[in-house]
Formats: sequence, structure tokens, C-alpha cells
Amino acid sequence: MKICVVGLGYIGLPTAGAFAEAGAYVHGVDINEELINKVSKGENPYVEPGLDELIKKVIGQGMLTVGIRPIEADVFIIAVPTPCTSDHKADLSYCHNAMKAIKPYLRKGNLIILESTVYPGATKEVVLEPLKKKGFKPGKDVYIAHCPERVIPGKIIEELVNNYRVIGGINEKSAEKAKELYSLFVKGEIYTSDIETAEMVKLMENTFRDVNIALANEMAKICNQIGINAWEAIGLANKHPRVNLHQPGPGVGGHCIAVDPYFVIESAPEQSKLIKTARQINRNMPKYVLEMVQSNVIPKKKVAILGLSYKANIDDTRESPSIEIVELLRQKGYIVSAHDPFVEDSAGLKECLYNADCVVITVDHDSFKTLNPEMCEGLMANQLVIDTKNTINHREWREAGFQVLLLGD
Ligand code: SAJ
Repeated sequence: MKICVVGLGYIGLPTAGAFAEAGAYVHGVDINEELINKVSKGENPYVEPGLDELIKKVIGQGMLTVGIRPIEADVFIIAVPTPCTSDHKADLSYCHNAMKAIKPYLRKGNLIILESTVYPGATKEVVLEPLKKKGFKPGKDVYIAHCPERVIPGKIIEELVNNYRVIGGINEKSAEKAKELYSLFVKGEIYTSDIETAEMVKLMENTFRDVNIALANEMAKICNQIGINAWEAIGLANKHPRVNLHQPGPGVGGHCIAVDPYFVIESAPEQSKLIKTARQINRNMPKYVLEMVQSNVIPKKKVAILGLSYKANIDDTRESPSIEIVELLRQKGYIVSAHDPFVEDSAGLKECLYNADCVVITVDHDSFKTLNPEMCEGLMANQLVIDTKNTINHREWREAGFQVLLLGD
């Protein structure tokens, strides 16, 4: 079994590694030569538990090879990004380019799988149409499936193996072939359906999360208005067996939850009213954090931002609300320094805190939870902390002389 994986991002690379570890011969392709050089030496370019060992192992065994061009294979898996354009429409250009790249290598009997998240109908647009044009009879002499990834950064290896999968095929045979393939390493249940259902399932999983986070953010603003601690109230409400309120915060980042709901909206704008409102609430959270700073600190003062990644304990800064907060503060005339232990070109912790009038915690990295208030006090010009993720021990910080403001309190 030879598999060609196109796109060695944070999904494509672990997927290629998992198939290679399960005994398939895998060739990984990416347009980024620097990344290819790294991976070809057995190095993992991402911060992800377990991925260093996996890549080192399968490259060492010769089960995974990488390059900038595809090769002939039995199966082609496309795992490239599907970002949003500035007017919130799906940009399928990476998918189309990947399809163009593999086209010369396709032959009868191949299974072509799209893993990238797309709107309902897009797998057929991207994969089926070009195959028909090339003279194939999809479903008969080539097989097509959509197998959306559903792993969470920070736990990718574990979830890749243990999560359930939904596979949509252009016909039953395509879905069954894809199911057999993923059974090589997936231990979770594999469900099969048609292509459009699989596309919709993936979008709605992330939309579910976005809408629920918006509810938590709205609740935080309500609680702030009437003087209730939202975090305590959420904890207590979640004792109910059928309630699962999400956590508020400075906004929703990452390239999935902040993007995928737009694909649903694009498919049926008139019907997507709640989804649109939820997006708007989450997109406005960085402004809400800005207002918290503005109410307490005058411009030209220094604000220290702790956290740049889009969520805890990862290095990914795509769509990160923290970065937007940094920009908004600078636009309003604040001097901003930002530190993130996972982000290479950010300021050092002490440099960031030095002479700051206020520290804003935007990401609940584990290392921030144990931050020493005395150390911060010694460096800062004024003892004010705004905690947007309920990260630190507020009592301890107040006892050390800090004024602590919590988003949602
Ligand atoms: N967030 C909150 N409150 C919460 C949960 C999250 O504000 O209660 C924020 C996070 O801080 C972050 C953003 O939402 O900024 C997204 O984080 P996340 O951990 O919810 O999700 P992602 O984007 O890292 O991964 C999601 C996952 N989807 C679901 O859980 C339904 C993952 O399983 C998908 O594979 C991934 O999107 C994807 O690639 O689509």
C-alpha cells in the first residue's frame, strides 16, 4: 500500500506519520521546501506531544519519505488549508492546486481523499469534476471520499487514533475503501455516509463550539454588568447532567472554529442567523478586552500581554485574539510588549513586565498559572492584572497587593 499525502501541515504530517507507523509506505508532499528539508532529516517542525518521536521513527525506518512533488500511489490524501477570504468566503485555491499537482500521477483504481474542511458540495467541485474531465469514471475506476480531520491541537496523536471518524464517499464503494484504509490506525468507530453529510458534520461540530463559546462570552458580559462571577456560575451550572456551558475568553482563535462557521453561512446565509450572531460576538471579544484596559489604564502607558498563541500550551498564532488585542492597544496609543513561552520571536517574560502599568493575561498557558506575583510586582510600575481566562490564583495576587480584574466578573 502506497499513500501520497499532499500538505504536511499540523494535520497532514501526523496523518502521514500514523499511516507509516501502521505499515503503509507514505510519501508526504509540501510546497514549503524548508519544511521538507526538516522532515526529511527526521525533524518535526511543530510543537505537538508525541510527534517528534513519531516522525523520527518513520523517517528512520524509511516508511515515510517527503518531497515537493507527488509520486504514483494507491491512495492520495489532500490535507491542505482552506482559509477564509477577507469577505468570509471559503478559499479553495490550495485544494485546487493540490488536485492539479496530483493529476499527472493518478491512475485507475486510485482512491482520492479530501481531509481539508470544506463547505457541502466542495469535495465534488475540487476532486470529482477534474477527474471526470480527465476521462475517469469516478465511483467505478477511481474512488473519492471526504474524511474530515477532527483532532485537537495539543492532543493530535492521541485523537487521531482514538477519535471516531465520519467518512463520506461519492458512492458506497468509495466510502468502504476509505474506511478500510483508516482502519489501519484508527481505533475509534468509523461511520460512513455520503460526501455532503460528512462535509456538514465537520462544519457543524466546529459551529456548535463557536455558538457555545459565544453564549459563554455573552454570559460573561452579562455577569460583568450585574456583578456575578461567570466562572463560578458556569462551574455550578455544569453540575447539571444536561448542561455544558463553555468558557468565556478574549475571543476565538485558530484556523478552524473561527473560520468553519463562515462556510455554513456561505452555504445558506438566510438560514444562518444564530451562527452569524455567534461569530460576531466572538469576533468582538478582543474589543471588549481593549475596553477593559481603557477603563483602567490611560494611553501611552505600558501594557504587558501574556500569551500570543490562540490557546493554551501550543505555538499556533493563527487568528489569535491576543494578536488582535496587541494591535488594538497599539492603535489606541499604548506601549505594548507581549510574551509567550511558545512563540519564538516574542519578548522575554521580564522584559515584557518591566515598567508595565498593567498585565493582561490572554492565554491560560500552564506556566502562567504559577506565575509569581512578587516577581511581577518587583518589575512592574503599577500592580494591575486583567485576567481574561481565569488563569491565576486571584486571592494570592490580591494578597500580594495587585488589583485583579477578571473577564466575566
Ligand atoms: N475557546 C473558548 N472557550 C471554550 C473553548 C475554546 O474561548 O470553552 C477558544 C480557545 O481559546 C481557542 C478557540 O476557542 O481560541 C478554539 O479552540 P478549541 O480548543 O475549541 O478548538 P481548535 O480550534 O483547537 O480545534 C477544533 C476542534 N473542534 C472541536 O472540538 C469541535 C478539533 O476537534 C477540530 O479538529 C479542529 O477544530 C479543526 O481542525 O477543525
